[in-house]
Amino acid sequence: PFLKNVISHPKFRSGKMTTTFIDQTPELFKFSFTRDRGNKTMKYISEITVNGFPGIERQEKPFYEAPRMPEDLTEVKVDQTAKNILEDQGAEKLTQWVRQQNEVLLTDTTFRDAHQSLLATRVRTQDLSRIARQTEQGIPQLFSSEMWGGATFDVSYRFLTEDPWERLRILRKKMPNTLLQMLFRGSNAVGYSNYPDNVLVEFINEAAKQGMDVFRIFDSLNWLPQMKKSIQAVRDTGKIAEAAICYTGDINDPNRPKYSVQYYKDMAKELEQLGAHIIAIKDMAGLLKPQAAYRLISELKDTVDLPIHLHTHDTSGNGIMTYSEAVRAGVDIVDVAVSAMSGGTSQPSMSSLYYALDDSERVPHIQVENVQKLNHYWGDVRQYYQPFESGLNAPQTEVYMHEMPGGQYSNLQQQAKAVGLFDRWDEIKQMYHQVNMMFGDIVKVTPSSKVVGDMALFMVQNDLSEEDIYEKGASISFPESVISFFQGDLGQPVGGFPKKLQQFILKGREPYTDRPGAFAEPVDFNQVRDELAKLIGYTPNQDEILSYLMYPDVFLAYRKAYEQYADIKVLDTPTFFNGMRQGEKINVVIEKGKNLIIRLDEIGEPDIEGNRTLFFNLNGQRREIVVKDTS
Ligand code: 3PY
Ligand code: ZN
Repeated sequence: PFLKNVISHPKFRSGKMTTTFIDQTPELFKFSFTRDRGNKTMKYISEITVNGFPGIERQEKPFYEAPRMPEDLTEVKVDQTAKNILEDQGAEKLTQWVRQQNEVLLTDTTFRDAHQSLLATRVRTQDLSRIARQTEQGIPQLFSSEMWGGATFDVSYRFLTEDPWERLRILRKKMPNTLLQMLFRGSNAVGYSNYPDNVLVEFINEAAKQGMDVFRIFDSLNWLPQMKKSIQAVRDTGKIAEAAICYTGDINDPNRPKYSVQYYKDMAKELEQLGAHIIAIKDMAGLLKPQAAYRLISELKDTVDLPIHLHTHDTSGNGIMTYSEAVRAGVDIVDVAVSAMSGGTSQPSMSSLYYALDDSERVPHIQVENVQKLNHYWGDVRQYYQPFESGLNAPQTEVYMHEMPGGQYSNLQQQAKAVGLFDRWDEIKQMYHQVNMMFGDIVKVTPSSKVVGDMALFMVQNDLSEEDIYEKGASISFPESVISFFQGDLGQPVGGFPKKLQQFILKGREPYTDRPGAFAEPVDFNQVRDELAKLIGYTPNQDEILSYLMYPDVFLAYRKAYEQYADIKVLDTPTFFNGMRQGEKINVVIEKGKNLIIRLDEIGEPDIEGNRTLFFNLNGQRREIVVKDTS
């Protein structure tokens, strides 16, 4: 192809070629880009076609209809969106505006928590990006779109071979007039352990710079010292610091006095003093019952002068009723999802809430017919992700007993399966509750929920009862995450640790009582930049440095996969998860105007070493790719 490029070049043909012609004519090398890119893409497709996608059962690629795009959305005119107000008038004015609205405002979680809770966080940037513009056009009245943070950050790298920062940039571009919102785990940022303060601040600055507007900050034990830095850092960027109170227990249950209305009111007051712009009630397991919602929201509205934003999960099936009571009590914003991505362990449905409030004066100002059109798209796209469904397709009221967060349920189920305990799942749920009580009734949300889950699995696996733990505790080696929790690595739980259990677990070691981040050395970003540059072969951007600091192995594995397969986020989702059928032809748009037309002609039989040759046609040229069949 190089020679062909030279011979056909006008300069060469006109005889005006000099000795520097090759050096000065970069287009002569163009062939190698497309060809290299094509080879890498076909390599990925071949791997998946032959060996299947890691972690899901190998299946014949299903036939899907193209997702229905909402072509004829009702045009909606709004004077100004929440995003416009933030941009033009700043954070304080925006919160005032929120409080002045009579209708309840909505945050759409379809792009983050909904798929984190229903589909193991696996929804790809391409499927979000394709509907982003229409979402903004169809429902511009949204308070915000939650589309980043929580588990999406590491899952993007780990399982989707995608850069989460790029997702942020893409959605920012497609939704210029919508507030983008993320879930931020306080001192754990978007990870599972504590990071030095300067990493948290730098992460917030970078996210704000790339377009994040609303940071929902929580601590997995509701421990304020772990939230303080992040709240301040967000304020310093001029964006919205939404401080979350994790809701657990039941304020109306006299047997659970630890998490009383007073407890939540005190915390809200303290968060207000720390500079929060909005108070979120983060009901991560969906435990807030309707009457309790009315009581809690009413009392919080009387306690603080900030907007109240309520987040719940519909696991019990009572989500809409809870919202309806919260709306009656004056809640300012609630979290909902497009209905095909709602219900169960996800958020309640946006259109259901609309109709529930249809004849009330606080009905959200949205074009419900547009929401229904967006819903067709999501109904179709959800099918792509069928292998990641939890199978939980009916209300589960036992959540009031085990209190497992919506996002943890299917995860822990998978963990149980992996250690051969799937048939004892009912016991594990019961044990989860028991462990929570043994630990002193703690707030359970990432990462503290993982500690409770690990301990529950450990006890069921080793047939240990609560009595066994107290009797033989000194000789038991506990799971790593449990030791770390009792050491104080995640911070201090409400009311402190149960002392006796802590002694068994730490076996004489002294726990911390201070904030772990206070001891962490600040990171030297220049030094990390140099270290990473050596590992990846180019000078990394600040966002790459931050990813590497939080997830060193995951980030390097992602880079390696990227080198091997190039940018595979451009593949359509069925091909990404299932590869290609023999005889199938796909069109991969690698950038505007640059397409790879790939046809898979034949999958060869394995040779003596188990290698298979796949015969492709790439943009009209015959190509062969060899992969080892490990299936
Ligand atoms: C997360 O931290 O990922 C959560 O969604 C917690 O609810
Ligand atoms: Zn949630």
